[in-house]
Amino acid sequence: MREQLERLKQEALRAIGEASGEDALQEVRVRFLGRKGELTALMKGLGALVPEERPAVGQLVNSVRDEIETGLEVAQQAARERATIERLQSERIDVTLPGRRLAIGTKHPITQVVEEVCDIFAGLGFSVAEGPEIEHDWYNFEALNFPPEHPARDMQDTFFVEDNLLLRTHTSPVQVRTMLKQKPPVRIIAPGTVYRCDSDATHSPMFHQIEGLMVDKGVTFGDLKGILTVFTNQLFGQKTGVRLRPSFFPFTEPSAEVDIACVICGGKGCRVCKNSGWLEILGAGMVDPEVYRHVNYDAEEISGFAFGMGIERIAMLKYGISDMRLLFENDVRFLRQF
Ligand code: 2NL
Repeated sequence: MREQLERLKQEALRAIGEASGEDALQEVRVRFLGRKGELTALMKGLGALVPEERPAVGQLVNSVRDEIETGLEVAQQAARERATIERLQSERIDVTLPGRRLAIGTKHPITQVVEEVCDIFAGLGFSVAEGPEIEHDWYNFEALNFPPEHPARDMQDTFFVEDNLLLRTHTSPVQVRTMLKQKPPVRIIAPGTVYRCDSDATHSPMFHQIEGLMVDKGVTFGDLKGILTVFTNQLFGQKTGVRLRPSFFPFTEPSAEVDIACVICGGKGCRVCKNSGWLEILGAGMVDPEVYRHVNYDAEEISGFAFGMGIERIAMLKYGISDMRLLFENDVRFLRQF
C-alpha cells in the first residue's frame, strides 16, 4: 500500500509537470483527486489493513494528497500567469495608429437648398412657419379662392384621404392658418413637403415647396420685385438677371412668373432654358382680396404679396442635376457629391 501510494504520487507529479495548461491541470486533478479518482480508489484499500497500520497509512494518504494538491496549485498559478502574458502579447494595440474614420453622412441636397432659402429670407426679416401635411379642403383650396370646379380639386390631381381631407398640394394652407391666428404685419415663409397625383420623369407625387407671404400696411408690387430680386441674387449670384412675366393664380392678383437668366448658358440659349435664355423659378403676386376676406383681414387697410417655388427644380438648377429622380433614389454615390 505504501509503495502504491508512493508510485501514485510520482505518477501525479509527473502528470502535473507534463500538463500544458489550466484545462490539462484540471484533468490531472480529476484523474488523481476526484471522487472517482485514483487516490480515492486506493483509499478503499485502507479497510483491508490491520488496524495498527491504518493511522500511519491514513496519514501517508493525507500527505500524498497534500503534495499533489500543492503541486497542482503551483502549476495552475504558473499556467494562469503564462496565459495572461500570452493574452497581453497577442492583444497588444498600437496606440500611435491613426483612428478609423467614421462614415459621416451629408445633408440631402433638398435639405441644403431648403435651409439656404430659409436663411436668405431670415436675413430679410421672414420667420419660418409650418403646418400639417393632411389638410382640410377649406385651408388648401376654399380659402385660397379656388372655384369649386377648379381642375386642381379633381381626384385626378389631388390625393384625398377622406371627403374633405386631403394631402396638401402646396404649403399655402400654412399661410392661411398663420393669417387666421395673427394680425398683420405678417412676414413668413412656409417650407415643406407637398403632394400631387402626378408621377413621371419630371413629376414626383411628393415634392418640396417653399412659399412666402408678406402682409402689412402699404406693401406694393415694388416690394415684391425688390425682395425676390435680392433673393435670386443671393441664391444664384449677384449678376443673375431677373424678369417678371404676367401670369394667373386664383389667390393672387396681379400675378407673375419670376424668371432668372439661365444659369447654364448665361442667357445665350441652351437645352436647359429651351433656347429662351430664361429659367422660370418662382410664381408670385399680390394677395387676392378674396383670400383676405376668408381670413378676416381688411383689404382696405393692408396689402401684401406671396410667392411659391418648387425646391427640386431649384436644386437641379443650382447643382446641375439632369434627372429629378436622382433626388429621390437616395443612392449614396449621388448623395456623397453634395
Ligand atoms: C408656384 C406659385 C405661388 C402663392 C404661391 C399664396 C399664398 C397665400 C395667398 C396668396 Cl396664403 N398666395 N401663395 C402665390 C403666388 C404663387 O406659387 O408656382 N409655386 C410653385
